[in-house]
Amino acid sequence: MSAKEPGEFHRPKESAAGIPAVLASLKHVFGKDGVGRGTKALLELNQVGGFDCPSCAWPDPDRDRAVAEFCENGAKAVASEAMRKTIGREFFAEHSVADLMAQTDAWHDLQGRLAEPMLLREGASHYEPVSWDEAFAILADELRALDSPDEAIFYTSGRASNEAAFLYGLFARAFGTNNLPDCSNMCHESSGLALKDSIGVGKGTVTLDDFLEAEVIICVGQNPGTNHPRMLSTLEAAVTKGAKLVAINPLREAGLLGFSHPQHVRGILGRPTPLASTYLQVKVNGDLALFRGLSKAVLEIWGADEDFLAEHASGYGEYRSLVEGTPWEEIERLSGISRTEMEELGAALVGGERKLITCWAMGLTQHRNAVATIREIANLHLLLGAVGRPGAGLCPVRGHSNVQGDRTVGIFEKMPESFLAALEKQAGVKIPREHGLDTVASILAMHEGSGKVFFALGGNFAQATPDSAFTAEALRKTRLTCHVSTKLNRSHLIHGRRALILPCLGRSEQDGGRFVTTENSMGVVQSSQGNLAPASEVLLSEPEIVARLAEAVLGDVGHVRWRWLAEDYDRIRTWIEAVVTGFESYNERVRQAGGFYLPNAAKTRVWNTTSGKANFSQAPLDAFEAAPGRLLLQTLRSHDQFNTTVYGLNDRYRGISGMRDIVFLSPEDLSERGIKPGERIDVTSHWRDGERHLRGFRAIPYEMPRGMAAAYFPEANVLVPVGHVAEGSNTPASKSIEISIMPHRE
Ligand SMILES: Nc1nc2c(c(=O)[nH]1)N[C@H]1C(S)=C(S)[C@@H](COP(=O)(O)OP(=O)(O)OC[C@H]3O[C@@H](n4cnc5c(=O)[nH]c(N)nc54)[C@H](O)[C@@H]3O)O[C@H]1N2
Ligand SMILES: Nc1nc2c(c(=O)[nH]1)N[C@H]1C(S)=C(S)[C@@H](COP(=O)(O)OP(=O)(O)OC[C@H]3O[C@@H](n4cnc5c(=O)[nH]c(N)nc54)[C@H](O)[C@@H]3O)O[C@H]1N2
Ligand SMILES: [Mo]
Repeated sequence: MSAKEPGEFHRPKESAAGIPAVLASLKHVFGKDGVGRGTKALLELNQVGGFDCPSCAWPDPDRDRAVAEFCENGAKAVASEAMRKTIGREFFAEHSVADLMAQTDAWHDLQGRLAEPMLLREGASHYEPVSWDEAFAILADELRALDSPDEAIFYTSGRASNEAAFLYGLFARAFGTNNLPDCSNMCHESSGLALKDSIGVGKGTVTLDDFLEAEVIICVGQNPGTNHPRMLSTLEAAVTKGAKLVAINPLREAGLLGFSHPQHVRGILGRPTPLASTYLQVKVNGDLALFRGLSKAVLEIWGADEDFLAEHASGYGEYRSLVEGTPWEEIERLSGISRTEMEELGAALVGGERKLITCWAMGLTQHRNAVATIREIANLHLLLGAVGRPGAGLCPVRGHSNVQGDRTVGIFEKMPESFLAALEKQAGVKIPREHGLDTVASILAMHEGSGKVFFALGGNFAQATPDSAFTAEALRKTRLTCHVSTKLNRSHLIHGRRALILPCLGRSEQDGGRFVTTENSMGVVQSSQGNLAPASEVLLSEPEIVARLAEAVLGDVGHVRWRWLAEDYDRIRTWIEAVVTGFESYNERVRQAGGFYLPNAAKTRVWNTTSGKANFSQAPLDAFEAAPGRLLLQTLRSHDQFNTTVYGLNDRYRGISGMRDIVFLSPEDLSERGIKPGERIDVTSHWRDGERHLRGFRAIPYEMPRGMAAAYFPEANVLVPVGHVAEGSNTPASKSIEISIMPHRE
């Protein structure tokens, strides 16, 4: 690469965390103007009585929390939220929307916290200040002017608390629509659907204690060193106790190879604990084949847990025939993993008491056959009887810190009848039953003109969604876009005829003595209370914003007194308790240290499926394969971002510094095409509706199976076709994009 160009690449790291991670977190906390503020916040992060880390959903230990129960990336998230700098009327008077569009996502994040409500009038070039009352009046006018409530779309990102989410879902439904798309539609939707059909509950079945009893832990399609760093402490403890960690990932990820615990002596001295003892560099989307191969190996070497299957499972016979009828050659070809490796792992799975935990994230959920793949994992667990007993189970590792809780309390375009009926009774308001739009359907509705008002409780819809150009067109066709946000982002700039920004309190801030609650990846509901003074006096909490919106649009209806509910969150929690099962004595139990576990039937081997049993699936074996000469691109996260929030331009564990406009490719694929490391290339994605382009990105060699490629989200979202989704869950297949590459042409 020429010396003039910014950005460098080096050998990837062989382990994660340690002192560099501590230094990086300190840099972020102290570097973002507000030393006192950042540290004060960090000391209460994930402590009992403190606030829930806004970064990932990995659970906190039930007991014995370390003084600093946070990680480098949690520190970055808090530092970004706790910034003292604010942006209000002067900032927006100085910068037009067009100027702001020309800036990078990283620049947007550095500008500071949103300080006051802002309005972009029709045809205006700049946002201008607006009072809260006027903002809600505009929303009320636009929403009431719709021909049907279904012309409104109410998006949610997974940081919203249970209280905000419940009230928001109630508002949307009282308004008359189930159009409640959320980030989960792009995230773990495939997991929820697959697990619901397989074991009757769309959530994971293990707790942290199970990790300490497990014999084998498989970590597939997930990069915990970057995205769930606190999980590495759990994995280290499990491995130290003798568990075998198996990594299944096309890329070698440092966090799966080894870990230096920043708070342990060994880790501080820089001696990492080796983590994965088996590393299978599967082909992208080769996991369905790989797990079928593991089932085949288990059946051949050992058989199946016949007692468990007789009592608890349905469809075993058919599944067994399917596996027996699948040739090894096909499994090897689609997975890129040899039969011997699968047999070795199969032998390890049945060598002891078959205590297997499988963890996964976006590497599995964002593929066309994601649901089938996750059900195949459940099939393997059923063969082994490895669900619903100590040390064994399924573990989808959630992303956003409260994405699981939001769903539990009603953020879903197709909540079950039991929930809707209970909500109707509690609220005394007619609740619509027709399913609403999910994220992809919302984009299509806005594009064809039937989605007219877009409201977002958090998130960055324009950047997080697929097909950036198409989605931007869709948003620009609406009459009004409105975002409840903490920080400036691109969704404020890709707007409807009018646009509103409603600034809210963050997790780390005081909320008049009130606390909210969240649910982590393992079904623990806990309280969260910020300790910092709000970034601006004008900010409202999310529940307050929802209540004032609802009051402006609907007024009090049925039994609902919006403002009264939002004044005291205990009242909202009493309503949640009345509507959602598992929240008995919510206010009391959530005040106990560490909160409480929601019930999970599958954990106790009760199967809430239509058959009343755990169900095997019988999906035909397939994988998404690129045409000859083309490559399969996955979009992933760097170490310096939280989804669309870009903290910096480094990806330390992968050896990248100072750049994000890159595509990782296997060294062989590069040399075959005569492309030099660091050279600029043009990328074209191919889909049945046509081509999409990304130009001038740099080709970076990285060890991975041939025919594969990887680039960062959100920059690469321009390449993700809006119609390319997971079957059943409708999740954008943003990890299997067919591309071709060529040297860059100006
Ligand atoms: N610091 C930080 N933390 C985060 C986030 C963040 O952006 N930053 N985001 C949060 C959110 S919302 C989520 S959902 C999670 C995301 O957590 P992850 O799922 O870990 O995130 P990705 O970067 O998308 O990583 C996907 C991983 O899957 C691998 N992979 C891709 N395709 C395949 C495949 O076909 N098979 C297999 N076996 N592996 C594959 C990639 O190589 C990569 O290691 O993290 C959460 N936590
Ligand atoms: N190509 C590709 N696309 C993807 C993915 C991928 O792997 N590849 N991953 C998908 C996944 S897993 C997810 S979860 C989605 C994420 O989609 P989103 O959840 O929509 O996006 P985020 O980037 O998490 O949202 C960041 C914004 O949230 C706002 N925010 C932060 N904290 C708060 C708060 O406390 N309250 C409020 N109201 N706002 C707040 C800030 O303004 C910030 O700019 O993206 C998806 N898109
Ligand atoms: Mo996510």
